[in-house]
Amino acid sequence: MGLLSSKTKQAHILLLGLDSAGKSTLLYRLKLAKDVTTIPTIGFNVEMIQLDSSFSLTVWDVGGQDKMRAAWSYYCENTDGLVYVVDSTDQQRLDVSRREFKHILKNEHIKNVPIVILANKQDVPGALTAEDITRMFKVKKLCSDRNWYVQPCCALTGDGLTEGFRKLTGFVKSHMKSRDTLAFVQQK
Ligand code: G3D
Repeated sequence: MGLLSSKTKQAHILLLGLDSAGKSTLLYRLKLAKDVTTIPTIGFNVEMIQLDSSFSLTVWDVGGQDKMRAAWSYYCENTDGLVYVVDSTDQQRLDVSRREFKHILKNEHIKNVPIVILANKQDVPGALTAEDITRMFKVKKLCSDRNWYVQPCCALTGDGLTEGFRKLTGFVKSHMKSRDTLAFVQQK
C-alpha cells in the first residue's frame, strides 16, 4: 500500500471477462504482490495499483454475470485501457466470451484504447495457451486499430499478472500521450 503523489498520473482501466474468469482473484493477488503498490479505495471491486512511481491504474471490475455484461458498454466512457480476462480452461463458454469480446470492442468510447487479454488459469493442465486464445479470438484482426497483448497468467499464484499490467501501463502511457498531443493540435 502507499500514498498517491500529486505528480502521479492516473488511468482508468476497465476489467472485463465472463463471471468466474478470475477477475476478483487477480485483483486480490495483485494487492498482495510485493512489486505492486495498491492505494486504498472505497469501492468493493475497485483497486488502485501502481507499478511505477509516476503512474497509477484505477482498475474497475464491473462483474461478468449475464445482467452485468449488458451494462459493460456504460462503463466504457473515459476508459484509458482494457483488461479482458479469459478462463483458458472453460472451453464450453469460450464462444460466449469471444462474442462478448468482439461486441465490446465495437464501443465508440474505447476506439483505439489499448487492451491486454489475460489467458488465465494456466496452472490447469490442458488450458488453452495465449497463442490459442489469440487465434480463436481473432485478436490480430479485431484489435488492428489498437495496441494489444495476450498474457498467459495464473491469478491464483500471481504468475504473469505483473507482466500483463506492466505491458498495459506502457500501452496506456503512449495512448494518453498521443491523445493529449492530438487535443493540443486541435486546440490550435
Ligand atoms: P470472477 O471474479 O471473474 O467472477 P473469481 O472470478 O475470481 O471469483 O474466480 C472464479 C473461480 O476461479 C474461483 O474458484 C477462483 O479460485 C478460480 N480461479 C481464478 N483464477 C484461477 C487460476 O488462475 N487458476 C485456477 N485453477 N483457478 C482460478 P472457486 O472455486 O472459488 O469458484
